Amino acid sequence: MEFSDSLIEEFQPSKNLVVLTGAGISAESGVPTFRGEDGLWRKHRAEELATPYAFQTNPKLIWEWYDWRRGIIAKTEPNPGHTAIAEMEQVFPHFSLITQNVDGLHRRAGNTKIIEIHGNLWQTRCVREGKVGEDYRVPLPEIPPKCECGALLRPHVVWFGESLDQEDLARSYRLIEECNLLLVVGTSAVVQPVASFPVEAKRQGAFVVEVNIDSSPISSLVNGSLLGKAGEILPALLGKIKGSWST
Ligand code: BV8
Repeated sequence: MEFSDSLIEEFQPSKNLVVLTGAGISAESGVPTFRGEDGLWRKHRAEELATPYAFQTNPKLIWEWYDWRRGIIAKTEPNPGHTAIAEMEQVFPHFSLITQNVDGLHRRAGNTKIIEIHGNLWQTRCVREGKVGEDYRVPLPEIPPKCECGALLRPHVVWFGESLDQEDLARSYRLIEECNLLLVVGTSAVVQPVASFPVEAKRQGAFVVEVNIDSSPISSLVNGSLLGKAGEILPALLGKIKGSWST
């Protein structure tokens, strides 16, 4: 796999590197993406199910969807793309990861400097007390699951029409403002406000690189576009970067 010298040159260890990922980084682990052909569940699209209204109307259906996803994700492993990003955290002193994914695979790959900006489907939240817990059981013994207080639990994720966690958002905006190198991996860049992060990074002067099997709305604005599978491109890219540091 070939990378231009000028692109590799941008990945200096002194850089403030932010990595931003979407569902495409987990595709090679076997996790269905949102807008790919595997994005349907019982003929429903994610955008119809991942909303407060859908949960309010039919919590059982929504929890069946999450239980199905949790079952799939529980059988998956981080892929070489996740592993490469985990290694980037080790070798770049100023590294942060912002992920839109709720599958928890970046944590399992070893990343710790991470903002799960759309939440994590292994976490639950009591709709009454707001208490957040973790539950890794697949399948769930009771659907919909309930809190000890008797109220419904919901997945601790951000649904369409819900605001993101204000602290996560503030931290992310600060990282985007301060970064001089942004690596965007496997996102269709349509979901706001995260889709604006690469635009803002480019505006403030960061060097922006996209890794995707397809073009996206940000492909025209990035400095470097690497077309291909994240699980193949990222390990090769990291190998070239480390090689350039030792020469
Ligand atoms: C908000 C968690 C303020 C849940 C997710 C009307 C009313 C209300 C809001 C809106 C509205 N109109 C617009 C909005 C804003 C809305 C929005 O952006 N809608 C879009 C659809 C237009 N956003 C919101 O509602 C956000 N909140 O704005 O708050 C507010 C509040 C009230 C009222 C107004 C505003 C909240 C958005 C968060 C939604 N939650 N997930 C769950 O997962 O169960 S979003 C969901 O989409 C996932 O997090 C996912 O990660 C994310 C983005 O999708 P992608 O990750 O990009 O995945 P996708 O499948 O699309 O693409 C995969 C990509 O990978 C592709 O490009 C593909 O080519 C590539 N790929 C595939 N394989 C590979 C690969 N690349 C590399 N290698 C491979 N092997």
